[in-house]
Amino acid sequence: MKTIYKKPASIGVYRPNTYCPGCMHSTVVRLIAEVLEELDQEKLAVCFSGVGCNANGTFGYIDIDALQIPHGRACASASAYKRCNPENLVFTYQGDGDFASIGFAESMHAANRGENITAIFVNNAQYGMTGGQMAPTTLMGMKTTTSPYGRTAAEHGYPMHMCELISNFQAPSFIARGTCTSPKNVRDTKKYIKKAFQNQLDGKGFSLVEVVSACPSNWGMSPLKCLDFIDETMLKEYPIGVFRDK
Ligand SMILES: Cc1ncc(C[n+]2csc(CCOP(=O)(O)OP(=O)(O)O)c2C)c(N)n1
Ligand code: SF4
Repeated sequence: MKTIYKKPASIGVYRPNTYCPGCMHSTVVRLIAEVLEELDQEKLAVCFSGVGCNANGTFGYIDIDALQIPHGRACASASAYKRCNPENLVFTYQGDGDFASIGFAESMHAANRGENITAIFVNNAQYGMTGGQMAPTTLMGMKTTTSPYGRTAAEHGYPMHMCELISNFQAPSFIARGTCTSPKNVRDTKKYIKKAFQNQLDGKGFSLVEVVSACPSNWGMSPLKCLDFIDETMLKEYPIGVFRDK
């Protein structure tokens, strides 16, 4: 029988996937592994994981070099590493708590400096690993453990749009937001990751790929309901597409 699709060789070498059923981290991590294989970069890639569920995928689940970085500091650490080791393909893999909250300054300054790294930012609208606290990306009205009556502008401010914010800087070379709610959206997200990595290989500077993602466990929804929630509600706040392609 002819093989038409198989999982990348780097996946699941040391341990199985430990994500909750329907968690989109697992899809994004798989896309990263597929792209690294297609670009023949598995041996040269170095991942700077955030702290959170995100790190469960990139740290030990795919067979590439990876470091787990203190919460929020992945873009700063990756910048320093890349400057010292320009031959490596260097990327961060962070949640919204990591990239947009505690690491906001590091993320913004790495982007503004145009560091030749790639940030993969998984936006599941709350802190996954620690039980679903509010994040800067939590939607208006959304209930979390720290906004039990729903996010309000008066108490918590408005949702933060990282792709749009970083699009204000001159230096970044590629900025895109995708999701994984349908085969087309998965294919587009993979294209964005590949383009971002290729830009880095071409020395074009900072790239950001945000992926609007599901956290069924903390959202209290079935995996299928999560897909509808993203398509019908989250994408209105966080539209998908390419914001910058130099
Ligand atoms: C300095 C510091 N503050 C807080 C924590 C606790 N902590 C661990 S994971 C996490 C939240 C992770 O959420 P997010 O970055 O959105 O990633 P996800 O789990 O959704 O992938 C927090 C607050 C920590 N480890 N270090
Ligand atoms: S808690 Fe949420 S983000 Fe963490 S593994 Fe489960 S579904 Fe994924």
